[in-house]
Amino acid sequence: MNERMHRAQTIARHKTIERAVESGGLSQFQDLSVSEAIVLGLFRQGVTKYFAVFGHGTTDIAEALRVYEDAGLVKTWNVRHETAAAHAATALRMITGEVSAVITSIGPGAMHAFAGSLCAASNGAGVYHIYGDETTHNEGFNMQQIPRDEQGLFLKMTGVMGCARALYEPWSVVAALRAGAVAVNGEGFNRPCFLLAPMNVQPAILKNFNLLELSGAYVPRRLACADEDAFLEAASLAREARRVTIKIGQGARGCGPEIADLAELLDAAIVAGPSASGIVSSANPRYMTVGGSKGSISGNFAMNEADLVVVVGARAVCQWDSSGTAWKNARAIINFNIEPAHAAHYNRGVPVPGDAKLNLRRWIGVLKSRGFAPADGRSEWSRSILVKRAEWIAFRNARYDCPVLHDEVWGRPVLTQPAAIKAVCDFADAAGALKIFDAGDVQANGFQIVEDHREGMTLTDTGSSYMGFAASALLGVGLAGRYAVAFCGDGSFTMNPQVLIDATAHGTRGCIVLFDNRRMAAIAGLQKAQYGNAYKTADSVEVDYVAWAGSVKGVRALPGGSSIGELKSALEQAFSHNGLSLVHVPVYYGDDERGGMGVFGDWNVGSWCERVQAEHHRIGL
Ligand SMILES: Cc1ncc(C[n+]2csc(CCOP(=O)(O)OP(=O)(O)O)c2C)c(N)n1
Repeated sequence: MNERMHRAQTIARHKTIERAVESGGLSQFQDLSVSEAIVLGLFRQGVTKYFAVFGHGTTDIAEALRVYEDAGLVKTWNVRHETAAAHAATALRMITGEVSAVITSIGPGAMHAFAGSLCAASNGAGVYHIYGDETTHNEGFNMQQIPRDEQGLFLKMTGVMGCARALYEPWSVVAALRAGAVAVNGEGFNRPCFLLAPMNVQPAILKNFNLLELSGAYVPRRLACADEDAFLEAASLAREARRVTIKIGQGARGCGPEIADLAELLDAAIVAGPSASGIVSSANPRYMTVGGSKGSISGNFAMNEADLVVVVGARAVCQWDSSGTAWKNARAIINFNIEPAHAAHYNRGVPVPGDAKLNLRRWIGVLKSRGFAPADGRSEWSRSILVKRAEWIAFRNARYDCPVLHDEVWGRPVLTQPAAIKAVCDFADAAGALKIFDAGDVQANGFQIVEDHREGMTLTDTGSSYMGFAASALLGVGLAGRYAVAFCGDGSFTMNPQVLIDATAHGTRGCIVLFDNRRMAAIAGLQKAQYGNAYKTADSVEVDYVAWAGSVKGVRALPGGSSIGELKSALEQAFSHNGLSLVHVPVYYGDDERGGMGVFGDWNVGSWCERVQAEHHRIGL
């Protein structure tokens, strides 16, 4: 048996590197390659899953992984596009918390994965990206390297997105992995960590390498704000306020009970950002659903009218607060965020940096000690937000009640996106399936429609709104044993259709529902609203998606029909399939308002910029 195999099997027998060393089965000091040190270092951090497209740039790490997979310590899922690999890893992290690694060759493969890492970076999802890199001896340009006579070009590029370490010197692998542990698992907003492994360094042997020098996973400790003044100042503002709105982002996860309590004490409305659904149950009468550029009647009303705003765990991304114009009447903003830069985002603010849950609890204690008690719901504000909530529910129902419209391109009546998305949401919720939304109108209509009563029912990448995310995410979520439905537009699906093959190859169960309006409607709609014309956003090529998906052995492809009844029956068949299924739903695009969920807030893009910016500066936040 060779030495690598012996190491792998001994560790597998003892479960951990420490125990293998303590037992005497493995000497603490070993001669091993940099590639093997990467695999062992990540294993020590609990990283055992890899999403890969190998190339000549990573054959050496692949060989190390092969041996460790044989021993049962790691597993690699080879996929057909590096961006899809990045999305799968991001989704796995966002849904289960598990850190995994993406591994690619040098050059184009690495660039594909790097592009996909935007999604991890935008959603604070810590994942590893390992890329082959050019050799360090300059024997001539390497095929696929960036053709410039300069060092560290990938290091510069990846360093923009997250933590990046180039392993130019073999022993630097230890420090690189330690930096990575903190980047992917720090407190708050995590980052991707890029390990750039030059092709000639991967096989370099580290003599007498100390196995126990490899660090374990970083365990974040929660930081609370120790400054009593912040809570007292916030309490004084709450005392003067008449119309309080609490707006939450992804960083409020786990804070649902505190936010619900706080809303009672402050007699407040609660509004969610697009990716914060389920943190507060949609059944809570103070919950006004989503607010922002593509918000809701109730959510935007609560934002526009509030005289005091409490923000929890949000970065104020443009669409989240209508590019800074949603808080039209806010006298002050109390801002709970782990990152000081985000806590201090607004003018007239009281930043409360640190762990949101700890800080909310502390503030609730301060409020109670100062005589705040649950509101009786009879104030003018309470009554007005309830009226708006009812208005939004009626607006939604009017769309669900008109599920079919005649479409010009399809030349026949087809389902509307709102009605079809609602039916699929209900179906998924009843089946306990995770809903994953892709970009475009599908995503915006989706977050206006979802009614989650707990966290973890929806995954929507509104951080980067990356077309192709949902279908690719199925693979990562499927690995976690969770059945998921990917809601995709035709444009988004065709960005990353590889999952048809990858999911089948790896035994993933899940369903893609493809809402086909024969165009990139989100952009066509924006173009029309701003300039009166759509331009190059329609699709002249009719595609038989059912035949396409059905051509992959193992995929069950079904037409979704043109009525809610037909759609439900297709979903039933799709969900009962023991593998990947795809349901193709032709959907309406046109001027009929019932074909969409409406737009209720500003956005600083295109022809609107001058007006939106003027409004932003008028408000002065
Ligand atoms: C990778 C990527 N490229 C471009 C965009 C810009 N973009 C946002 S939505 C959209 C159109 C989405 O079309 P489709 O998936 O068909 O959904 P629809 O809007 O038609 O419902 C585009 C091009 C993006 N978000 N991601």
